[in-house]
Order: sequence, then C-alpha cells, then structure tokens
Amino acid sequence: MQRFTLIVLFLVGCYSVSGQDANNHSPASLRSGKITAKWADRAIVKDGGVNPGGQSALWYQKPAEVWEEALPLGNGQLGAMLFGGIADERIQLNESTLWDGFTLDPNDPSSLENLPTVRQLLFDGRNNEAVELAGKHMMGRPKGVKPFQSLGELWFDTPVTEASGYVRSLNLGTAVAHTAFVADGVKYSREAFISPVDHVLVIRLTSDKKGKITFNLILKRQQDAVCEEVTNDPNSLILKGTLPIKDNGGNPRGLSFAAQVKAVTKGGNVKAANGILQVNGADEVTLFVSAATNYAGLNQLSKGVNLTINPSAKCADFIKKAVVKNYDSLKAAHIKEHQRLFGRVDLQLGKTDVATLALPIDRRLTLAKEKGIPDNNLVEIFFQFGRYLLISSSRPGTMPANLQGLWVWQMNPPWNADYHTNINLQMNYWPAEITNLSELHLPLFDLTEALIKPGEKTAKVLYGANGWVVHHLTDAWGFTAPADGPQGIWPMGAAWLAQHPWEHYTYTGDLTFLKKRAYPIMKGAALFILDFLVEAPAGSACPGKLVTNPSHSPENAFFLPNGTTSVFTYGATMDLEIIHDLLTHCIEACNILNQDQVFRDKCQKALDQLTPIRISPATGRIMEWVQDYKEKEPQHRHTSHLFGLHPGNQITMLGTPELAEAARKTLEGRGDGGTGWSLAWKINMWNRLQDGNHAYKLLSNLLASRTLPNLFDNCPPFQIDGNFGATAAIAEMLVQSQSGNNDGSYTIQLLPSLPTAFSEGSVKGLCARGGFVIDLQWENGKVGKVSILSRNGGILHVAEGANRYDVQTKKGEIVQLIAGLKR
Ligand code: FUC
Repeated sequence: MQRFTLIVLFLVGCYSVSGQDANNHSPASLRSGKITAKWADRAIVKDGGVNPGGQSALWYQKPAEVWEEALPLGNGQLGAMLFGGIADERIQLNESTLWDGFTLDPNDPSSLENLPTVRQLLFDGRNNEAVELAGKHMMGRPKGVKPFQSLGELWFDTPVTEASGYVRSLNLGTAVAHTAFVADGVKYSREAFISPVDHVLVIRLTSDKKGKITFNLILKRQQDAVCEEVTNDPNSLILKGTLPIKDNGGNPRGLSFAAQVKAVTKGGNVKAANGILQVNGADEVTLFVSAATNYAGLNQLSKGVNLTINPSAKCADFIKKAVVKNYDSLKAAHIKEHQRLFGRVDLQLGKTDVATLALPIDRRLTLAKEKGIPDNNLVEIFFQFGRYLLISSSRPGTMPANLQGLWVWQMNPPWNADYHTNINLQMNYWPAEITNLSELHLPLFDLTEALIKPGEKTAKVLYGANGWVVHHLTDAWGFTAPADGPQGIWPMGAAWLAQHPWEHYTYTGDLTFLKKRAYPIMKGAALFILDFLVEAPAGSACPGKLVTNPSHSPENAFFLPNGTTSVFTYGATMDLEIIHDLLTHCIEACNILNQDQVFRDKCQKALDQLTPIRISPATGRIMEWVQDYKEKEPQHRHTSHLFGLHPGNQITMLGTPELAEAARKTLEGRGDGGTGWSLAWKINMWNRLQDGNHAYKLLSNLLASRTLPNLFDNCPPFQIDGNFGATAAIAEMLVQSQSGNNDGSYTIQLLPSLPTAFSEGSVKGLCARGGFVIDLQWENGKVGKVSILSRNGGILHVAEGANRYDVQTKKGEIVQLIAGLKR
C-alpha cells in the first residue's frame, strides 16, 4: 500500500512545496530539498481536531508552514523545532555549543594611545572626530563575531496523503509534543520530548492498526556535513562535519559536530542505506536522536576546541544508554525532571470563557490582534511559555540562552544569534529568580566567569585599566572587544552582567555563592569602572564630577547643537545608572562579607563623585545624555536611560518621586510601540511605576503585534528576549521586592502593578528577595489570602499599598495572612 501510494504520488505530483521537490516523493527529494524557513506538507488536512488538553498547551489544527510556527523542545544542550508534518515531517535540530569561530585576541593595541585624544575631543564637543578616531583604533579585530548555527535537520516522508482530525500540540507542563491525525481510517500519533535526564530527543510513532508506519528519513545540513550509515549499527544514521574556519596561519580551528538518529521498530522492517533510513510497515517506531560537538567548554575558552572529544562517539554513547531503557520510563523520567522546575509556579488570571479556551493558539492570537487585548488564559500560557523556554534552553552545565535561546535554523541567523550584552542577554535572565527557576541562572554565570580573563586583557589593552570589560556583545569564544561599529564601543557590558550574580544572591541568600562567584565577578567589573571613570573638566556639562568617556546610550543617536548627529558623548545616563548599581552592590557585598575595606571605600568615593541622573528642564524627562540633546529617534527601542528604574532600583516611587515622575514622562515620550523586547522592557518599567493598566496596554501590544504563532517573541524577527522579559514583567505585576531596607532586608510588595483586567486571580511559587516564596490569591484587585514561605529565616516585610506586615521569621516557616495583610 505504502509503495503504491509512493508511486501514485510520484506520478500525480500535483503541487509544489518549498521544503522538498513535491513531484518526487522519494529518497532523492529528501536529499535535494532546500532548507529554508518555509515548509509545505504535501498531505491535505481535511479538518482539525479538538483541544488536546494538558497544562498550558499550545495547539494547532495544521502543520507548521514556516519555522516560526514549529514547536520548540530542548534540554539546554539539544534543541528541536517540530513542524508536525503529515506526509513531510521536518524536525530542525540545534546543539547549544555549535558556534562558528574560535578563540582569538581581538584587541587593537593602538587603542590606548588614542584614548586620551578621543576623550579630549568629546569633552571639547568635537564628537564626530572622536567617533572617527575611535572607529579607527578601538574596534575589535575582527569587528564582529561568528554565528551560532543550526546543527541540521531531520526530515522524513510518509505515504499519507490526506488527514482529518489533525492536531499538533506542546504541553508546557510535561514538555512533550504531540502530533495526531486520522488517515484512511488509521489513527496516527507521534509523541516527542528531549530528555534532560537521558540527553536524547525521543520520538515515538504509533498507529492504532498494525503495520501502518512507513517512512524514509534523512539527516541533513545546509553546509559542511555529510549523512551516512553508522558502522555496527544498521538502524542508524549519522550527520557529521567540521566547520571549515581557519586561523590567520591557515590552521583549521572549527568545531566538529555530529547528530545521530536510530530507529527502534516493532514489526515491519528497517534499514539504513545510501544515507537514508527506511522503515516499512512497522507497528510502532521509536526514534532516538542525539547530538554533540567538540567544544571544550566555557571553562576552557583558551583551548576552544577539544580534539580529544569525538562527537560521533559521544552521540553513539547517548543513544546506546537510552535505547536500553523502555519508552515509558524514559518519558516518566523526563516529565519528572521537567515538572521539578516547571511545577514550582502556577498562575491563574481569573476566568476565560469556554468558547475561547476551545480555540487553537494561533486563532487566539488573531483574536488578540482584532480586539487589541489578549484573553487572560493566553497571558497565563505566555507567562508559562517563558518559563518553559528557560527550562528548555538554559540548564546548569549548558550554554546560556542566546538571542534565540537555543533554536536557530540558519547558518547565519539574525545578529548571529549571539549574546548581546547591552540588554538582550540580561533580559533573558530576568525571569530566572522571580519565577522560581534560580538554578537556571547558572549558565549565565558560567559565561560571565569565562569572560573575565579575555575581558581583563581588553581592559588593559584598550583602556589601560584593571578589572574586566565586555562591550555590547559576545560569543562562545570570549569576544570582549567593541564590535559592529562605533556604537559597539560601549564598555558597560561587564558592569551590567555583574548585576545578575548579585540578584541571585539577594533571592537565594547563598553566602558561599556570593563569596566564591558573585563577588569576584562584581569586584572585577567595578575595578574596571573605577579606572575607566574620568573627572569631567571645567567647561564641560558636569565639571569635577566623574563620567564615563567615551560613552554611548545604546543604540541611539542625538543632534549636536550644530545640527549634525552623533552617537558618542561622555557620561550617558545609562552608564551612570549601571555604575551606581554596581558600586552600590559592591559596597553591600563588602559589608556582608566583611572584607575589602579599601576597595569598598574607593567604590563609595566614586559613587559620591558620580554625575547624578538629571531631569531635562525642557521636557521634564530623564536626560538620556550628559547634555539635553534631542534624540535622533525619540521613540527609540532602547530605553537605556531608565535602567535605574528597571532593572536597577535607583529610581523608585517612594525614594525618588521626582525621578519617578520624570521616568514616567520619559516612557510616555518613548511611546507604547516598539520591537518585542523593547515592549517587554517597557512593561517592566511601567510596573515599577505601579501603573498596571499602562503595563497591560503594552503587554496587549506585545501579544497582538509582536508574537509569532508559536508564541515566540517577534523583534522582528524572532528574538527570545521578549518572551523572557514579558514573563518577568507578568510576575512583577503581582510581586515586587526590589526596595531594600537599611538592615539588608527587602520589602515585598503584593499586587504593586495589577491591571484591572487581572482583578481576580492567584499565583503560587513566585520568589522574592530575601529568600521568600509567595502563594497569593486576590479578588477585586485586593489580596484575599497570602502564604509566604521563609526559606532562610530573616525579617519579612510585606506590603500591599498602605497595608504592611512585618515579622521576624524562622527558616522554613510559612506566614499566612488574609485580606488587609492581617494574620
Ligand atoms: C540590539 C537591538 C536590536 C536587536 C539586537 C539583537 O542591537 O537594538 O533591536 O535586538 O540587539
């Protein structure tokens, strides 16, 4: 039957697909099909099925037609995008270390001798001469990084031509994806997950009649790889290759990589030949997919590639260990590990009507667009999807989530899918602590620590400074020099990154972490800043004060008084806010650890002399630059000069009401539009101004206009930071804990920025600084019940508007309060 269908399809060959040659349903077409974002399944979907249920499920009634409709799976190391094809299935694969490039020294030694001139030109108002000189001498060599690349693709074709009751879904609670349909009276089902326990992608294909599973399968890549059979394993294929990059001496430096697939069948027969895996008439098939590279690891950056690792052997080993386990136990172990993390938080935002709940996700996104607001359950799903993505792309021991997390189909993805450190990488980790996924923050600290050594070199060579520096982006090879163009001369990346280990400490109270990991990162970043700061001369905008120079407000330009535009200045507001944040935390850390008095005093002295945040007399807004320049793009996507509002806490409603008011005017000026991540950042900022309804307006814009059918954030194009930033923002509508008290404790604010649209609801498991975990239920916008677990003991200060409750807690104690924060 299957063979017959194949022949019929071959002869009829009626319509074209972009993924494959539609007229030729054969192994050859699998090989020759071009890899693009688009995909077309030759089968016809007669009708879709019903909501498959499951926790926060994303579900659809047709296969993905573009990559941005496919559904992501991942375990931090291995990633996959599932299209849910019927006749033509595509599973695009990633391995988190598969980066082009290699470890190199990008620092231009002519930088340092030109730095004083660059600085003087900027103090003299000759900004563009400074830009030109810095552009010549300070840029990285090369001027950019190489991309994170797709590992490859797994394609298979089946003889099914028409399906009904079609559903594909991703259950966020179990991290298991399903595709189900009926064809010729046979129910077909595919189930897939990527196990963080067993390091394999497992796909099980079943049908309710025997002998119905037939397909041809191939592994392929756009370049630099071959697919072949595996010696000693007749049911397997391996895709392998080496990136062809060479160093200046012509020596090969590229990573080697491999992906293996193995089919285990019940009934029918299976064989691998000529780079194709053929399964014929099986009752059931389980595919195991593994991947590996010979990347040496973030802790061995100078080595880069580890030639003792054989990626193919590693793949074979993962598979060998997984295939001996039975499917149900593999799946159970996977789900258990996923739920350990995912199940820590539950969010309910009132009721969504049954008719809406019955609709597939793409339809609900369209409705959000039509109505201008999302349904509340969609917000819950979007929130949990952000947590799901972090669990799937950033696990202890793996690479941190890059611009696309872990999911990239191209060889040259947008912005190389690198680590942008002037907002994007940091935003990826905003939900880590508050949404109870603290250990998923660790890959960011591994990367941060890996950057210290190369960053120290860059600090010395470019600026003659101590400590370490990172500019506006980095990669898997420790690139710390300025990239792209003069706007890349932004030496604030390390200082901002250093906020994260400090926050990890404030949430966990882990003193060993503070001492061993956070503090060295923070101190090194601060040492650079202390050396980099210069005193502004007489005649400048802030004589006698400390400023950064050169300086830049990412990635905005301004009009100089003579009408020309520039990007460079000294003392851009964001720099001052990041520095304020870092030095303040360093002082706190020194006090807690009772060490480094001399360094602490230096930090304090610098803080006292730092140029303060200024309000524009003309507009009442926070000034973005040292002078009240007009922005070239008034609605620029970066809202850098409000770093002090979020993610910093220098600007607060209670502590600095004038600055908070100026921040509000600034946000109004920036507008309610923007790229996906820009909207996500601004939602967080409106939350800090406790304007839940304005925050909700932007959240609605994000869902209606900057969210792809698979709920990936759309910059555009897809960029994952907006997912993570929005997830953190939804959490901060309900709980905030950034306001510190003199005794080192924090005040937890409940429902600080609750939109009217969410006036009923409950949340379980959100975390607050000081080591508290909060379960909260509210009605009519007011707390009904709250239960707070004190993980470490310590003083609990909790507030809801003017209501307060303060108590000394014991470790492990649960404090329960009712409306009005009464006990
Ligand atoms: C910054 C942003 C862009 C984009 C890029 C990855 O440069 O300004 O919008 O997000 O990072």
